[in-house]
Order: sequence, then C-alpha cells, then structure tokens
Amino acid sequence: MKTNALKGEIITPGDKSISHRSIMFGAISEGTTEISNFLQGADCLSTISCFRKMGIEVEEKKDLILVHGKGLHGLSAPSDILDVGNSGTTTRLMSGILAGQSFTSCITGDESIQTRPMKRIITPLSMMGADIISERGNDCVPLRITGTNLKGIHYNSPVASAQVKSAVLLAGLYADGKTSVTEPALSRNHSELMLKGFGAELTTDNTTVTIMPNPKLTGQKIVVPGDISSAAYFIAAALIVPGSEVTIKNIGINPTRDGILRVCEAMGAKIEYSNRHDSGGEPVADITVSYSSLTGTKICGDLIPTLIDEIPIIAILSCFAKGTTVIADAAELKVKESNRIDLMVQNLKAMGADITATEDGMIINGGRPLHSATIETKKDHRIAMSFSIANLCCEGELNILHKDCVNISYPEFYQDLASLKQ
Ligand code: SPQ
Repeated sequence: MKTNALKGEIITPGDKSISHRSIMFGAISEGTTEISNFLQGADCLSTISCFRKMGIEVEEKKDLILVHGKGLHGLSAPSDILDVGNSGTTTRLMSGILAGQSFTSCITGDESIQTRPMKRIITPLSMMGADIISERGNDCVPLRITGTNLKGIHYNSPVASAQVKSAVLLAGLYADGKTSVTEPALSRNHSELMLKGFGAELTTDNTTVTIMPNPKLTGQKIVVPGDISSAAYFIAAALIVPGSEVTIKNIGINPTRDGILRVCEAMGAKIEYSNRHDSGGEPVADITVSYSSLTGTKICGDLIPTLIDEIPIIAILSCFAKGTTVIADAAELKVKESNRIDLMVQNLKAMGADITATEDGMIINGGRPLHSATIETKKDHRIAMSFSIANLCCEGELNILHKDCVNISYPEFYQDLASLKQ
C-alpha cells in the first residue's frame, strides 16, 4: 500500500459557519463578544474585514477574538467596498443585515463569488422592501444595498439553504413585524441557536423559523466547536487507508450537520463517540474512526442539506466502497465555490473511477483502482482537500492544481494530514 496506516489525533479548527456568525452577531449586539477557537480561514477573515469597515472594532488576542459590538443600529457607512473574497456566507448573511441599515453599501468578491447566484436572497429581501441591486444585472455580486424600512414577511424558500434562511432572519431583526422562513428541508440551524443565545426572540416549528424584530442583542462568550466539514477529510482518510485509527477531537455534531457520520455508518464505518458535551447549545464530541470495509449507499432527500459540503469527500469514499453509491437531490452542488458535480466527476474519471454525473448528483460504482492524474480544483477548497485524501490511496501522485486554496476553510490542513502519517 502506498500510504502506511494513519494513526493519531487531530483537533479540527473552529467551525466556519459558526465563526462567521459569531463576528456578525457580535457586531450588531451591545457589549463585547468573546470568541475562542475562531477559524482563522480566509473566509472568516473576510467577514472580520467587512465589519471593521463598518466601524466595528475586532481585537485579535492570542487565543481570542473580541468583537466590540455597537448594537442593532450601530454600524456605520463603510468607507470602501465590502470585499467578501470567496465567501458565500459573508455575502448572503451580511446582505440581510445591510438591507436594514441607514446607509448604502456595495459588496463584491473574487472570481468565484462573482458567479454565485444571489437572486435567492435578492428575491426575499426585496419582498421585505429592501433596495438591493445586482450592479451588472446578472443577479450576482457586485450588489448595491441601500438600507430602507423593512416589513416582516413569511417566506417559503424554494431551497433548503441556511444562507437564504439566515439572510431573511437577519433582515427580520430590522423589520416592522415578525418574519418567518419555511424551507423545504431543514438546513443548518446555527443562526437560530446563536441568535437566541444573543437574546433574539425566535421560535422554530419543524422547518419554519419565526423571528421578532428589534430585540436587544447582548454580546456573548462563544466557544466555537470544531468543524465537522473539516473533520470529514480525516474521517474519510481513516476509513480508506488500511490499518488506520484516527481520533478527531472536539467536533460539532449538530444534527443539521452530521449527515456525513450517518452516511459513513450506513456504509459500514466503525466510528466510536466519546466525551460528548454541549458548547453554547451546539453538541460536540470526540470520535475515533477505524479503517473499515465500506459498501455503497443511496444519499438523497432531507439528508442532503446535513452533508452538502461533504459530498465531494463522500464521492471519494464511494470509489473505495463495494457496489454502487447514488447521490441525488443535490443540484445545489452546482452553485458552490465551483460546480462540484462536474469537477468531482471530471477529476475522478481522469483517475479511472466509474462515475457518472446526473442532473442532481452522481452515481459511483466503487472498487476500480484509481491512478494519478492532474486535478482541476478551480480554487475550490473542498475539491483540493478531497483529492488530497484520494491521493493517499491511488497509484502514483496526483497533481492537484491551486492546492493552497485550502486556506479558505482550513489553513493547517496539509500539516494536520502529515501529522497522521507514520
Ligand atoms: O460560504 P460558502 O462559500 O457558501 O461556503 C460553503 C463551503 O463549502 O464551505 C459552500 F460552498 O458552505 C456553506 C454551505 O454550503 C456555508 C453555509 C453557512 O454557513 O450558512 C451554508 C451552506 O450553504 P447554503 O447555500 O446551503 O446555505
């Protein structure tokens, strides 16, 4: 075997979704928010930089980030364009906040973010009365947002998206009445949990969330759990490299995010849980994953939003499983940092896998040996990390282009992976 058994412990970096939200919600709260285990990835640093441009002081201490919030109405007009870099979360959640301000702002970002669909937030925010314009008329950034008086709505979202849900809820803080969002399946609920913790009046009923306007939000102490989306690469690595046993500590296992664990278990993975605890309403645990013989499975329906960002690494795992894996209802993958269906299929085919793209997913017949190839990442961090794991078990070496894009969500990824090698 090319790679010896992987052994050891990984402490995954802070959750990206929760890190973004801790800065944003801290900024519009009164008093100081103290964040530990904040993810120092490029996306979250973009969020910090945007809020600094709106007059929020963010102090970076050794192991802590302090956000000196100015309350719901304390942001000031940015001196400059708000550059979100590669981050969809920053773009969409911040738009919800900006819609209710008393100033005009402009948001833009890198090449990838300039192609990602923003109509999904422009539509509901405009229904609330927001003045939000896609400057090139293509429903992408640059967006110009002029703050106005907003009205509460009930929005039936056509897509299970935490970013859409959160944008509407955040705008709802500035509306003249209650705002509700119903989604077709439950997406990650970090905004709901955290906004409640900051003092928002918010209720959840199945897939509907309702928020009341104009709460008094107060700064909080946030301990960010480890990111299950980052842990996913080591879970997969331990499962496919014979003889491996890896413990991944402090992973957020919120049920709206833990689909990867459920799918791996359905495929036959040996996963043991320990040290279960709660961190600010978010469930956390250590897990130990051992090399396992895997079988293909079907992944679809309400499970999809709980593992949407893990589908690239699940596609890799499926190549090492016996039988067929079918991934369906995942058309959302086409509008992430890259078209993740096309890129996974193109790259895995180049490695010799039996994989077919479908309208809303892919079909993988596992068991074919994989070989070296040049991997196009389109600078998508999740594609680069997924193929770094495939590289452990293929013949020859993969040539992964733009490998350093992992710094978007996991700057220490390659060092952590190397630390498990014997
Ligand atoms: O922030 P960004 O660029 O959209 O990041 C991604 C990722 O792979 O890291 C998606 F490409 O994660 C999203 C996730 O897919 C982060 C997120 C959030 O924090 O609310 C929600 C999901 O997106 P969506 O569109 O389903 O709401």
